[in-house]
Amino acid sequence: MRHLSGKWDFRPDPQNQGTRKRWFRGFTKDRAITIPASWNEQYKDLRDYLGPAWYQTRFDWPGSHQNKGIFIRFGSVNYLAQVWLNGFKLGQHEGGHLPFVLEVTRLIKKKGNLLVVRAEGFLKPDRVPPGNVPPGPLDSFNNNFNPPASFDFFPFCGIQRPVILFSVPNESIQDVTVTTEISGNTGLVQVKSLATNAKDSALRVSLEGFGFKATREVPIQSGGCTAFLKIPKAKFWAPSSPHLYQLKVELRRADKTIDQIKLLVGIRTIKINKNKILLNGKPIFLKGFGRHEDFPGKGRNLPPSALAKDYRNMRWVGANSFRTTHYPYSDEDMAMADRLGFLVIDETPAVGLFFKKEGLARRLKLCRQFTKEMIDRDKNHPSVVMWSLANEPHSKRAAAQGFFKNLAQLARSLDQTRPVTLVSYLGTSENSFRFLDLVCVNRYFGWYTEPGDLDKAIPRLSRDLDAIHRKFKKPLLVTEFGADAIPGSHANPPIMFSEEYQEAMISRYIELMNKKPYIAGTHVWNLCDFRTAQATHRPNSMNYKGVFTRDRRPKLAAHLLRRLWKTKRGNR
Ligand code: GCB
Repeated sequence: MRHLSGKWDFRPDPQNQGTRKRWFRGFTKDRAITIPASWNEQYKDLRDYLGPAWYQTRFDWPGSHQNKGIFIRFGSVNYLAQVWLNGFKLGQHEGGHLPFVLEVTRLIKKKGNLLVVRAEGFLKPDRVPPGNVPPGPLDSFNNNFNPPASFDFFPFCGIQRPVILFSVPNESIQDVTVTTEISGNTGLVQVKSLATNAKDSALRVSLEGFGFKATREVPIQSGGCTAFLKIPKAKFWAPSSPHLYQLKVELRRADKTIDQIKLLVGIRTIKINKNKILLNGKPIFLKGFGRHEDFPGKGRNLPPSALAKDYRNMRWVGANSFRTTHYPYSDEDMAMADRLGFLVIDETPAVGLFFKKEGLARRLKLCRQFTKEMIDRDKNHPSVVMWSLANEPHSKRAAAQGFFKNLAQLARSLDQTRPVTLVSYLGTSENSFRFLDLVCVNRYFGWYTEPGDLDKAIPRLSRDLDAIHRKFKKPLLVTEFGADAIPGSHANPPIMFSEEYQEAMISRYIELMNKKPYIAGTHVWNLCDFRTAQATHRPNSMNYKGVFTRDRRPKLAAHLLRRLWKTKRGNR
């Protein structure tokens, strides 16, 4: 395996001439750029530039080609990527925030390879997430952002996650799906595997950890097989004890290992029972945040030190969960959640969907693609406890229900072990909650309505949550609530945009929600302040609803959460 991150050549292409001029065969660089990171925070003149832009890098691949396939993996390119190696087109991928893999076996040379990427992130109504949405009578948006995103985070562009080269044997393990069950104190682990071209071979599956070790060998039939392992007195995975076992899956023939995959496995179950979420058969209350991959100078990328700091901060306040608002996060983030014991609501990039006929079939096709890519990538993470199909769709049109039925069916066909939901601002009129497993709503009474008046806002919140629960009778998560606080802005009595108002609002929300037994979790919006597009309601092009600043320093509200969530009362 080889990382291609670092400095690449870069050239913006505002006249869109690169394809005609065959820049894919190599171009004269305009400047250097760092990968992985968005281009918008690296150069002043690129701040609002959405593409197209060209990247190139040269590399050697001294490794052997014999009986191997060689591939290149992009962790994420936002939004549309076209890729060439040595002048030949490898393929393209639509959608930021999810990985794609391209085969390079026939084209790669031992020395002097030229890899070229063209990326663009135009905002268009038939993309996901949509942008540049014309205002319409039923679909409330646009928020009048510049650039014209129909969502509230900056539409950062470019190669935003690592690029890696790797090889696999021609006969190889293609896919591993691990599911776990619990019976008393015994853990049951099922490992399903697919392998290509593997004749007369077997899969050897070994699980090891906490003094336990077992191996099963099963013959491969018609490309796949399943192995079962029983772990007596198993150590279960949970936020307070994120125990991970080491799993090794080997493709074996004639006493030789041809290919192998290693994974960390958490034995745990996640189920819904009436108003509760059950982890390993016991009710668990989700306390945590919505977040963003957002960091100064990097854009939509968290350097390892910032990612580690986010986890330390979440731990410090006593959080046990987060939602990947509003797109799947990096592989590194998911691995950290497994290791440190965070429960993750994994969300697709479908934010701000609308259901006018025009472009709808294309948006559905993309949502299906992203749902599948997300589940394929994240299905083996014990931290991932549910799938969120969308954030704040404008679902009043009837077409929305068919759309989400279709996506829910897809998610359930790919994974029968996790609940499926979506996150709504509508509440009682989000009819898709009838067929989803739990109800997730975002609430901003006291901010966008009843501004500055918590005495009016809190009773309204109370009535609203009760009505939603009466209608759907499912566990309810309040997946967003919060207020902007400009760091260092203080007021007594509290007023909007002061740290005191943010603290008061969060405190009164939590106090109320703790009294409602049907609430299964509360996520504050947001862990950190984050960049968004310019708008009259976004001073400094920032959303200041973080309880930590963009450079990860605590505001008053972070101290409040620490007091609430670390005590018994807050720990329900
Ligand atoms: C929401 C959105 C989130 C916004 C937030 C806000 O409901 O889901 O993306 O950033 O409100 O601060 O307005």
